[in-house]
Amino acid sequence: MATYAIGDIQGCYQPLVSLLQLINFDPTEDQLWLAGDLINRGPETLQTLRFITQLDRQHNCINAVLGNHDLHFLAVAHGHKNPSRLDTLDELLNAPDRAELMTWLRQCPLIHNDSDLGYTMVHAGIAPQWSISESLARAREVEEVLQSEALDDFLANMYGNKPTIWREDLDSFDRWRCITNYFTRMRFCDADGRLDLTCKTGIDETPEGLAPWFLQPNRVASKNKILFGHWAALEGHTGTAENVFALDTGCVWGGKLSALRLEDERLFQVDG
Ligand SMILES: [Mn+2]
Repeated sequence: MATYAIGDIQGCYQPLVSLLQLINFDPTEDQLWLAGDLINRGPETLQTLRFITQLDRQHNCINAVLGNHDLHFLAVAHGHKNPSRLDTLDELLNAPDRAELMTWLRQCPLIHNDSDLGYTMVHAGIAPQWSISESLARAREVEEVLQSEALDDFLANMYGNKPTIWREDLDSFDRWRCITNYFTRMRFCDADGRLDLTCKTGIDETPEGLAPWFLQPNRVASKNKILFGHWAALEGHTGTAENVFALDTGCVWGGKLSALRLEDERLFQVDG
């Protein structure tokens, strides 16, 4: 039995199948952790989501966290956002099983933590000012909204870069948007954890006054092993940071699709 953490698949079904062949994935024995952005931008979004949800239904072998593209699909499907030019969601939006697939997505968490294995997985990152237990509590707040009748209102109010920094007294949509932005969109922030969601470069071009979230010197969860995706420009590298694993190796942009075997931290890759 092995546990594999896979980075952003983004509708790249063929590379996913090749990667599962490479690792000899056995759904009756092994577990897959998926770091979010399962869909969109890639060519086979519908096929990818059907495949993953079917594996999960049959074998209960999937732990996926939500990424910004997964949430974007829910917002488009609920009529709160128009698809953007690069989106590849049409087939999924028109699928006869779309409701079923949406139900599966909305029960996915924003964070997955396994204290026995000693890993925590999120899509973008963990706010530098949060411990793992605080992160779990903050994520739970949004997960409860996603699974409630408030989903539609949440999706209507999800977009935006503000508030830029977490405060305990944030309320309602501002609070949920802020939490969601940390978990699903963060790259750079300042030493206090104030988000800059506009900059998408690699570490080499870090703007003045900012640093990647995982390189903030006073990061509370720095002793915890964290798996994340979202940031293809890192190309899997996290500079001097320890205990963080960047799994988005740009499969959809012609890079690689990566799987990290958690038991021995061996990396497996196929071409995107
Ligand atoms: Mn992303």
